[in-house]
Amino acid sequence: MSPSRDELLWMYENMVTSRRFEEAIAKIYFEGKTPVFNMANGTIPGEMHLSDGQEPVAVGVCAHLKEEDIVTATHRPHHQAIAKGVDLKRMAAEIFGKKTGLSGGRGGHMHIFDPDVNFACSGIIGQGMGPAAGAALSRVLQKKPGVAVAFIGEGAVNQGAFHETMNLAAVWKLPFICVIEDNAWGISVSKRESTAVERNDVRAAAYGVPGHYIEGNDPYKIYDIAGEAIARARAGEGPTLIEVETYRLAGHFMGDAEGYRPEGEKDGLFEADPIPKMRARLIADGDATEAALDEIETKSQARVDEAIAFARESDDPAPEDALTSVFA
Ligand SMILES: Cc1ncc(C[n+]2csc(CCOP(=O)(O)OP(=O)(O)O)c2C)c(N)n1
Repeated sequence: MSPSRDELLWMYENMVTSRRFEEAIAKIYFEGKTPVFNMANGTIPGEMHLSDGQEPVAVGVCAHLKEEDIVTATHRPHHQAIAKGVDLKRMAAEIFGKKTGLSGGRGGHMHIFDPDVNFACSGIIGQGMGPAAGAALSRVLQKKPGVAVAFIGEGAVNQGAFHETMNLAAVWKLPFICVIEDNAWGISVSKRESTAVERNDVRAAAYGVPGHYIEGNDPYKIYDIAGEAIARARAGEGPTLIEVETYRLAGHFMGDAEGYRPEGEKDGLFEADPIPKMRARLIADGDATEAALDEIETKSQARVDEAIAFARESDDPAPEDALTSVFA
């Protein structure tokens, strides 16, 4: 399955928007956190996990999704949230802890929740598996269309939630896809140290579902395999397990000294940056001109600037609001 020209440009635009958004966040993040680093202080309170480098996974999968489809993501959710169509202004405001945020500023960057486009995420590793399969089950029971995709990191596959959900989703033939983003590291623990199999797609055999491993952080290949899996799910043929080789260009979180990386690892990573690679391929294949891609980049930057300005200018929640929307 190959992406159309329009889909390719959509994928490129969403990759660029995600990258520009995270560049803006990275610039602002340390404001108010110096000279003594206190994670709770500053313009953007809390921890920050950037997804730069991993954008192909989000766009290659989400290019096939409709608004009614469901996505659950992780503590590293910006690229998927953007590709699923989450409101960028309200997402920025949520990250800044503002009243206008998607959850009134209560959740922050690890708890982006936008029911309008069926997107949720969680800072608990593996947590998105059950809710995504549950949402898929609800669509089946209500005879409504829709597939659910749970994005998780390779560090999450040793969680019980992963196995239990894959098993039930397979037994019940749910319209469910698990996409593992293999960025090689779970904080400072390498994949090799946490998992005895080299590739997690082999685990699909344990659940009786198809499994795929996609090499090279390649948005074209991801689009192809994800399209097959999503079409299968829509046709009532059940779940698929996909693992994608991807790269985390930054640290685990902002402030990570990255002492665990072997020397030179990052040099190679930056050469493999998927955004300039896709730009070059779009031009080489005749799918876009330099001018058209420049225009997309200008448009993405403007969207990001507008979202960041909205977040900065929004009010903080009133202290007494902390007692609303909670169980009392
Ligand atoms: C249940 C649970 N255990 C531990 C943690 C602490 N923790 C936060 S991120 C992380 C590593 C996750 O690695 P991976 O799933 O590969 O995702 P990545 O950070 O590479 O995107 C851990 C262990 C957590 N948030 N939840």
